[in-house]
Amino acid sequence: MTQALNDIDQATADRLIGAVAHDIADDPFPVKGLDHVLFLVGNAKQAAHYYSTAFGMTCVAFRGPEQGFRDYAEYVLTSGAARFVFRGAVRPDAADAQHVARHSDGVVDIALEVPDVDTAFAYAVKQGATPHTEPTDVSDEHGTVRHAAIETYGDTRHTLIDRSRYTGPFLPGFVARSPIVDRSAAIAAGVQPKRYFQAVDHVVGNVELGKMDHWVEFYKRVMGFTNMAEFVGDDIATDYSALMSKVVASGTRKVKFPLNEPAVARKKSQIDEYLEFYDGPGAQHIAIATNDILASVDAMRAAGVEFLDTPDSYYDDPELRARIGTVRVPIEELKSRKILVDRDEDGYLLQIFTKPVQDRPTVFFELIERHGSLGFGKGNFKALFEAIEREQDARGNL
Ligand code: TYF
Ligand code: FE
Repeated sequence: MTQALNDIDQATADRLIGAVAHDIADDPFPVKGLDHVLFLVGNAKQAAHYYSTAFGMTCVAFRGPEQGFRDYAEYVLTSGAARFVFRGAVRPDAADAQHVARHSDGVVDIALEVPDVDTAFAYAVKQGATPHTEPTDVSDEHGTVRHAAIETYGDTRHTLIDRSRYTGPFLPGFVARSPIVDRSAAIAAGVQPKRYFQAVDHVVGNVELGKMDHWVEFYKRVMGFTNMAEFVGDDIATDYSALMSKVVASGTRKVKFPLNEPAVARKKSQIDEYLEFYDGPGAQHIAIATNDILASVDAMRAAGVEFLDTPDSYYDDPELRARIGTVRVPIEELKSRKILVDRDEDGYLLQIFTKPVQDRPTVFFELIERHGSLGFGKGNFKALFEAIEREQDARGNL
């Protein structure tokens, strides 16, 4: 991911997302990391503006009709090692126009950087993955990128990219472009952090009832991923969350994919709500890793990003206080910002969730600051899912 590092080093990004040492020599599907997340949106120009102003991202590349790319406009934004691409259809007959009509704004591609596209693609297909794009070279004056793609849940896919022979701003055909907003004065004045996040920690998929284990097995078989310990089982499912969840991860743990399916409960599952409004399985939330969640939340709130509410009783609970112990700031600092905290045997984490970022109750973001913990905030599931249920109720979805 050297291209996207944008002057933070790989070791910093790895620490922030809890990566571990791993010998790729005997890995059947070696993965260098998450290359980018591609969003299909109704208006890429405005999405690029929102992620610049509200998420502090920097636009680094563009491709559109001016570059001879007739059907779409695509904006590439980075924040440290994290890279998002926003694609909007320029012409009414562009293929992707249908995707947006059905799903609204959403994630179409979770692209992985791999050392060898042909080997990875051949292995995945042999293991039962559905091919989407055969291995192909694309070139421009900056070099050559080799890529291929396989399908995953819903209309989502995984592009596999080898960019080791490429020095351009993103992919062949894209041109460098200057940031959409100039934040330099606000950064110099200390009003805004230089970056609101440094890397993508995990990307969560929502799949249909009874399909979670199918997709867990898919990632194990097709990509050689392994289960991480944390999961949500029947015990918590029916009481609060109305979902079941398991996590699969690449050998280094740099790429982590929790997978949720709905569970039957008193109220309509938040996962069923997603599946109804997205009209099928898809990416539910993207967790972005920050080294200062307080500053990031303050800056994002100031820019109008809405976060889920956490009641004061969460912070005043003596059991939580005892379990959490001492974290890097007084708990009042977390309470005033509604930031959640969880601790396990490896350390602790701070996290907060945005409300859905489009009109439909589908895709949202999580900010996460890890201090040793490799978990996903299991201790917060009750408080989190109660907050999500309050939002569902407010939408009249009982
Ligand atoms: O990624 C995770 O597992 C946590 C918890 O609908 C979570 O962020 C799980 C399901 C969900 C929201 C958050
Ligand atoms: Fe998460």
